[in-house]
Amino acid sequence: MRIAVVGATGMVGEVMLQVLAERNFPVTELIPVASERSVGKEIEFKGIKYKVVGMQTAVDMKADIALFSAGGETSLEWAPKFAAAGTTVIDNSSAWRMDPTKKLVVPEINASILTKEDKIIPNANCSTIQLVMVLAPLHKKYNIKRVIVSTYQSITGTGVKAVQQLENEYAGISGEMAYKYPIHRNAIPQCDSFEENGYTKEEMKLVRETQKILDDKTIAVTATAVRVPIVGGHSEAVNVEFSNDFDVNEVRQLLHNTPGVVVQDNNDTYTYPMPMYAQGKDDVFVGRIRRDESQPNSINMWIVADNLRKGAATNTVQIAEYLVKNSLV
Ligand code: A2P
Ligand code: 11C
Repeated sequence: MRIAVVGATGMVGEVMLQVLAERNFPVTELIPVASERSVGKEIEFKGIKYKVVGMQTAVDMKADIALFSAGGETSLEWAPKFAAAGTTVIDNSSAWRMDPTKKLVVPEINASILTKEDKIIPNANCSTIQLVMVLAPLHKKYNIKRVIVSTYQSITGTGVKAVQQLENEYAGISGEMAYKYPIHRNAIPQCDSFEENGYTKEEMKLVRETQKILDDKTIAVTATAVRVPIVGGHSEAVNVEFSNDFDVNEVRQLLHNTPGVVVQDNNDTYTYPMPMYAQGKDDVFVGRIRRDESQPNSINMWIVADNLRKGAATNTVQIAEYLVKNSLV
């Protein structure tokens, strides 16, 4: 496969290259792509150096698959051009996710909806992916009525600028701010910009993308998304109300049997997921599983994943793997 990585110099792009290499994705030619300012820069992949090319050059090279992570505007402008040239685009931005003509795929849940005709495939948002990985098997078994999710999101979700801001704050240097406020020693209850309804875009992604991936608009979701000075991954406190009652141990077993989900849940040994330990891993970790004693058929959980891995690069590469395995490209 000839693979273009669009945004190869960025935070997610870099992890995409790592994940492609680690999983031994059948890359016959790598085409690293970034903005004009990076053209000519060298990127190393599996010990070989490749020169970064610009967008039009990359379109003309007609790769089999382009993995995009270069922001929504770049994607809106360029994904259709790649698709018209016969390249299947898997796009990590929010640009196409809610387009009714596009499919939103988390491979463990719904890869089977993909066909050869899908030329632009959006990748869901990081905080949604880790949430639905845990919700999907539970929805099948107990039918979810409502989800209340509060997030504790890593600064890596904002990109290189935010990591730089935190490092500057540690060092006491004033520099460019990725956020409106300091993030060191802080929690900022705003991820992404605000919508008309008073929620942030990040919060509404959790609502809309969850319903789309689980293919059920009746699931009520409400979210509060908070940025915290963490690097390793996103954490989520999740309360779920089911139509049917459940047994907590059966829930643990069900999640234990779910590919891509790891249960870390033992109070006696202080075992629970934490972003420091999820960093660099492809799995979604779940723990603190306990009955919500305040109302019937409800449960509380704590879900953690590396937002740059399963939340972004890994999920994108898994979609590409599915396309290749099923001859859809
Ligand atoms: P560049 O490094 O040339 O700016 P991050 O999210 O970590 O900030 O990374 C964003 C990625 O998207 C980078 O690889 C960046 O390239 C790329 N990018 C940003 N704007 C464009 C654009 N207009 N066209 C192509 N690539 C872009
Ligand atoms: C965050 N979820 O952590 C974001 C990053 O919609 O693709 C990715 C934004 C998106 O802030």
